[in-house]
Amino acid sequence: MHAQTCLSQLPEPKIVQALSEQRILLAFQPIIGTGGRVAFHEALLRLRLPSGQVLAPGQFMIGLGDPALRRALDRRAMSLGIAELNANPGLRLSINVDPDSLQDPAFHRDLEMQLRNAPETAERLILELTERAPLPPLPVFARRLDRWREMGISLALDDFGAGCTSFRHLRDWRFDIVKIDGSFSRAVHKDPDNQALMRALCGLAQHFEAYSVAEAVETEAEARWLTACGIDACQGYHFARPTVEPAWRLGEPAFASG
Ligand code: G
Ligand code: MN
Repeated sequence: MHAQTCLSQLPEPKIVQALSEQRILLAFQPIIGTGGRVAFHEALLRLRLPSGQVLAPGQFMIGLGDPALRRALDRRAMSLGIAELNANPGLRLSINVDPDSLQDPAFHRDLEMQLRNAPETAERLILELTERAPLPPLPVFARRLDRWREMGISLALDDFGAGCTSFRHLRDWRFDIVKIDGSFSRAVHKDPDNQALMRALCGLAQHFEAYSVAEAVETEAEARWLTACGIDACQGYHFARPTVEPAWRLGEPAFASG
């Protein structure tokens, strides 16, 4: 984290160039159910420099001022994710959607267009909406939400408990998946404060019948405590780091780890 924030941001023309030269790509990280099986993968944005070095969003997205460029990156991530789903019928994939993209007509147009003749792909697509920024008011967004459900798309609430948390979101948006912010996983096996918060957040997800995921699980001790707490799945370095070379591209059966 520290190393990322120390790096200077990439100038915007270099990002535009990366988009036009197809050097925007996805990394993939599995979400592992408590039985050990892969529940789904999260797609994470990456930028490859002409030198071959691969940058994470912290190295090119933070401080990126141009909203049109942010939106273009979001749309590219979505298109790449849908292409990956089309190419791999066993894959379930979540894609991060910036709250700003929810207001972007081009995002919705692209999503509709790319899924128009692929209803089976839509059923394996999960859209992650972060609570780090305010979600749009539900009355404004309700029709879109109904449309997504009609198409078979699942919805995940990302970073739950951090940022602009509103318990109303859980009740009103009917998320299929709730991803509990990684800060609550930290040393949860020995931190009584995180234990109380994790129990409460996990309990809320269960009450609303959402599939609960603990983010940023880095040790076996944390994973064990979370499983005993009743979490449905974990994501984090303890299980796997994000990779731009996922096993399914190498012809390995990557969708169930036993
Ligand atoms: O906000 P969101 O949940 O989409 O963030 C996912 C980010 O968390 C990615 O950038 C990913 O690389 C990072 N991440 C994944 N696993 C871990 C982990 O175990 N620890 C930490 N600190 N970050 C992680
Ligand atoms: Mn996410």
